[in-house]
Amino acid sequence: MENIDTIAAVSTPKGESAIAMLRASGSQCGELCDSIFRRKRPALPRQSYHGSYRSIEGDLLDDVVYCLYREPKSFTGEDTLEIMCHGNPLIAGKILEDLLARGCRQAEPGEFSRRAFLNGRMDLTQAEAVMELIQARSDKAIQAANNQLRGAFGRQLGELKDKLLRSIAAIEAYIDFPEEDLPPEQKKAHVNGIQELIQFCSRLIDSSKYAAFLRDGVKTLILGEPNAGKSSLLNQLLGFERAIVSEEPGTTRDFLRERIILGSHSIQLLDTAGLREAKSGIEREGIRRTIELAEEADIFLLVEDSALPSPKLPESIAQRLNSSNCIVIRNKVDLGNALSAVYTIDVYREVAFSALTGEGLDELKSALIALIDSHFSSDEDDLILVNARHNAALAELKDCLSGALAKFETDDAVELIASDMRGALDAIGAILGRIDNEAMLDVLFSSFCIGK
Ligand SMILES: Nc1nc2c(ncn2[C@@H]2O[C@H](COP(=O)(O)OP(=O)(O)O)[C@@H](O)[C@H]2O)c(=O)[nH]1
Ligand SMILES: [Mg+2]
Repeated sequence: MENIDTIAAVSTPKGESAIAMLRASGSQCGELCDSIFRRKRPALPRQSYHGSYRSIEGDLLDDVVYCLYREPKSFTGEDTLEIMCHGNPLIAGKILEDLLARGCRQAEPGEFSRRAFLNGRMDLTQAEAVMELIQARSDKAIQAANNQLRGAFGRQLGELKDKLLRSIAAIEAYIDFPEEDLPPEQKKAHVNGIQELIQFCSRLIDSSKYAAFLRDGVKTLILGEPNAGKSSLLNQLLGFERAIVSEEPGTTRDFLRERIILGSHSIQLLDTAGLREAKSGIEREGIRRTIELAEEADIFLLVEDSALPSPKLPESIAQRLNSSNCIVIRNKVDLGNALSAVYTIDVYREVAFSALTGEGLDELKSALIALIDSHFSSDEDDLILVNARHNAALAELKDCLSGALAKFETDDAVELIASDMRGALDAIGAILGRIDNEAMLDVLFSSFCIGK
């Protein structure tokens, strides 16, 4: 193993816990392991040992369990030493200090993952998946991050790259023979191939919407007239009293944001100001905000007092509601004077409800889960987390492919077509990670935590 500086960090969060974990990676690890634990025989890789951690001065710091990994069979692909000590930040801090005194360097944020990437242990989409997995807040998000970590995205892109390479090779064979045209059946096959790749790209770009669902939670806006029971509904869904419920209309003037987990989804619930002709300036501001929020919301829960006629909604909101994003909640059925509703909009479902007694809550939850499920692709293994970086590269990829397609159609020179397709290849390379782009790697890995 060549001489790689050895980095070290505490990999668990600061604070009291049963166990804390430190990690070191680099060429010094084997030697560190032998000298810290005063081993007579070298530690076997991937075996855990119980030992006394003695500092370089010979002080006993803690009773620990440690494990040595030998390159390339480790997370980073380098020799790695993991040390599990008691979960006292003071102890973990002393051990880290000692590792630094023995010649290790404090790891930068994300440096372990960066080394894993540079050593070919994972592509960039997998390195990003590590972070996604740490931050995932619902079953669905964990599943998507896991798919990506196992290389699902890389594999899809790899297939795309292979197809492109084959096409480019076939086309470039004609560059040296300018007098010959591409045979029509070959041209047709290339055009079909590129069209398929463009569709694939579009699907991925579209799926960035689901990625936002998974990361930030599905934005669900609670709408309705003042006093319809919006804040009571929020409290019911949360299972505790978060919003002030009042007989006095117009109590919720700003909006409240809370997160819940329903089924395998993470949901952002937004309770808004009631929609009506506002009397005060503050209330008008609240309504203006509601209209603004409606532009970005994914799902709408329209709450109505079932004893009152359906309200007239502001045009900009009414336009956003449809059968794939809106559930109507006919509230206050406990009062027993429900009118039959008349709608001008198509909605996904209507649920009879009482925010007072909780009647209809289970039905509402199931309807909400089913509605959100219907927004996801049915093929669960397809779930990946397209992020802004991927999106930019996918847009570039699509542009290059569309350029090649247009040139095929106008029978441009094959050199020009091949050059567009090489651009497409570069865009794929950018997603999986080109090692030469230091600046991009700096930005990407610096968002990771220390010790990861
Ligand atoms: N009887 C009955 N009263 C309700 C129900 N939901 C809400 N209320 C009452 O209606 C009033 C307005 O409720 P609130 O949640 O503040 O409505 P918001 O203005 O839409 O947020 C309060 O007095 C609630 O107690 C319900 O299902 N049944
Ligand atoms: Mg309210």
